[in-house]
Amino acid sequence: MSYLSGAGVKADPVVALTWGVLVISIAVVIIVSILLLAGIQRGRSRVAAVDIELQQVERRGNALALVYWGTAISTVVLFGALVWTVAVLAAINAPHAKPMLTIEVTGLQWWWKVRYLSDDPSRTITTANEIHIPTGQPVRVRLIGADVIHSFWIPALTGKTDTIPGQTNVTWLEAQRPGVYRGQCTEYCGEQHAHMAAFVVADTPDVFQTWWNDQLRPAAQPTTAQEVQGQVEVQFRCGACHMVRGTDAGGSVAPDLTHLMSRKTIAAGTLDNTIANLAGWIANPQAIKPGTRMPVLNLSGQEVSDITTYLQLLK
Ligand code: HEC
Ligand SMILES: [Cu+2]
Repeated sequence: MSYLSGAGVKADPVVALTWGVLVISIAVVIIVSILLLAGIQRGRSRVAAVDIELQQVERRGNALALVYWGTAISTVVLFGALVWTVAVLAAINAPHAKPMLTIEVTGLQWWWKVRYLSDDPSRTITTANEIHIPTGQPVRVRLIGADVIHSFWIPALTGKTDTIPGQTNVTWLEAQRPGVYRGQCTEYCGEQHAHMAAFVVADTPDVFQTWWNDQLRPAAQPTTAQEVQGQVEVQFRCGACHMVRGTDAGGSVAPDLTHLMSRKTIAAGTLDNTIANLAGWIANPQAIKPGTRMPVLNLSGQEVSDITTYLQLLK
């Protein structure tokens, strides 16, 4: 997650500014250090022979001129950085074209709920932590805070915008190239703040549309006896919090699991989405992400196995 390289029209001017200010800051540290060392060196050789207590403060004619020059140069450089910053802020304030797609991202302790809005309500979908966008066009992101203040940050695509309870903030992002861009909650939000990653997956518009259409399908139906049993257990044990569209699991306070297996990670980037990690998470989420809002459900080994087998269907 490097903020020293960008991947879109919004991030590029910010990255250039970051580098500019970084280079100026490093130059200032180097110049000041050299002057300081030189001053120490000169002072030392002059006072070496005499009694320090008898030294007079000596004001030579051109001493103040150095102060004037130093102040002038610093002012010009700082003012230049200010103008550059304001210009970048103005440039990234609004996208060059009206976004065709709006995504609603809600920050919760400690994951991101992601809703795709559409004029056609039957095309609205909900997913978690993994935000798919089409490349080459601006995407509007509406940011909502569900509990405490979080902050949405995808360094390669867009700067930080807070999600604040009771207020909707709007930002936008645009990816030039297909890729996976990692982001992170960047406002301290409690125990598992560090395990609150988000991923933006940018695909060409065709691939993105295919993904969206796939997400619209209801959950796959179980066929084997174990899968049927797993579905029954998920509806019974997990359905109050989690949604599996097309089943009796209809909760909305936890990640939508309808297409769980289409995501690369679980628990907001904490674990890769593998069978073993899923089983471990379901058996004891508190051991993996202490404090997470998913309780330990004291499932038997058989139940964990049935549920994990069923979840594998949810592609
Ligand atoms: C009391 C509510 C609650 C119950 C009951 C619950 N969960 Fe969760 N679950 C959550 C929350 C909240 C998260 C998000 C945790 C996080 O990332 O910090 C979560 C995360 C998950 C994830 C990771 C999803 C993702 O995309 O990151 C899976 C898988 C999961 N739960 C499966 C289950 C299963 C299976 C059951 C039933 C055996 C279950 N949960 C019961 C609240 C619940
Ligand atoms: Cu957070």
